[in-house]
Amino acid sequence: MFKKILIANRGEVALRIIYACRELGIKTVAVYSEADENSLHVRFADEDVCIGPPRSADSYLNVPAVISAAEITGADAIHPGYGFLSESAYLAEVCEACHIKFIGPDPNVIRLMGDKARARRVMKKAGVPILPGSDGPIEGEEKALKIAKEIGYPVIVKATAGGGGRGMRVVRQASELSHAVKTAQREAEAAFGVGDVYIEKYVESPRHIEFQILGDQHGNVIHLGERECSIQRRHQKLIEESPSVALTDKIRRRMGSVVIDAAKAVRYTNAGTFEFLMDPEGRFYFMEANTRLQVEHPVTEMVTGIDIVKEQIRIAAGERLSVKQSEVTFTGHSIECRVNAEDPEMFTPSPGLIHVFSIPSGPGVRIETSAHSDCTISPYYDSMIAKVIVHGRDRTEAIARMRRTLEMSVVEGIKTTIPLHLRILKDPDFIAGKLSTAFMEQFLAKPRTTGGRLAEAV
Ligand code: MV4
Repeated sequence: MFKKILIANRGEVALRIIYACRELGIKTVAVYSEADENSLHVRFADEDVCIGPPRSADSYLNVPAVISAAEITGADAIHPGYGFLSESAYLAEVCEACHIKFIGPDPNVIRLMGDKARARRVMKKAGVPILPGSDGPIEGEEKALKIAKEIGYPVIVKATAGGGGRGMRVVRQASELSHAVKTAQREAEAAFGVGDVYIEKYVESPRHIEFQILGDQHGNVIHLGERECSIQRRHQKLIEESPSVALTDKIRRRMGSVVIDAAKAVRYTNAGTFEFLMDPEGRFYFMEANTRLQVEHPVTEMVTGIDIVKEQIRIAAGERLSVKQSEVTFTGHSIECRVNAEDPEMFTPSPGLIHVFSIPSGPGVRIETSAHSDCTISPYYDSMIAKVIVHGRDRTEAIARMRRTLEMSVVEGIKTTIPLHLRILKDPDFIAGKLSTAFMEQFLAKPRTTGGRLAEAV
């Protein structure tokens, strides 16, 4: 087992990784930017190294700085968390060259999944359902028109290097296609340095359903069920839950066996997520695979009782998975709300000093945060300041626990998205489980019944 792990991240995920290391008896090294000197991840790590100025590009994204910090402190592994360098095949390769274990998949698998058109081809070959579309990057206007005509409109043009919604265009008729391809290519080139795009049949108002998997270095792969992540705005997830009300046990078993086959086909190791679109008829299609720990991993931990971060560390150290598929059980229902330092009306960032920070605990409540009273939220990084995760015997109890937790939370000094979450948690469509990626747009267009005279009726 590792003796010392360097955590190449900040905020609540850096703390989450420290928890796992402490429980496993592994020493920790925090790295931090000048803006994070007083952060909790620095305080609770055994050692710490400043790796540069506040801007991410100069600190948390600086591979030589991260590697130097690992060399200086004698860390034998690096956990990248999520965001930042977590899906950098380059960091994983440099780690290999330096004899430092990268806690994540093999660099070649990271690179494969980073190319969405290639991932599509490989998944199709492994028997994973994909949407009709181009076999690879599209090669010219004529070919694009031919493929789109074959699959039928609407289609979606996506960047091969994309993900997270950048470089995407929905096209509803042939006359719009060539303009969409050109703008998507330009956007992709600017954002990722690779202008390749591919075409897929567009699914109207799908659900976003993703499967958590774990694979060890001995060829064992298990799945930990799904997360429903349809409630998002501008490709930022707001609320995630497990299980999804859209899956029957039969579909869950089918999708689970599909993702296990897919992971085995690419010799996937460590934690990973296979994302699917589910159409209103319940058919599912592979969208992309994320080769990192995800923000929403706690909802899976709550329903399975498996510590995904500890599993990641054990897997990277060469150990076998601690459970077999037949030993994975799913109990109750879990929901996560991401609390952002944002104006809940305008979604504009709201950094600054938090005077009072208090999110109550209670039965079935888990708080993941590095915020505390008298801490400062920096404008340099992501606006997520806390995750509230609840577990209940069923979805109704989970919703009730989330509501009472957020109702009794006090965050003073900055604006947060807590009021928005409370409104969603009272929405009839949310309560009925009528979710899709169009949920938030529809929700925000609804007349407001809270805050006014009609509020008494709610
Ligand atoms: C789609 C789609 C509909 N049809 N692909 C958005 C992010 C990127 N990962 C892929 N995305 C989508 N791909 C086809 N063929 C709809 C989306 C999409 C979406 C997906 C998941 C969660 C939220 C979304 C919001 C808008 C569009």
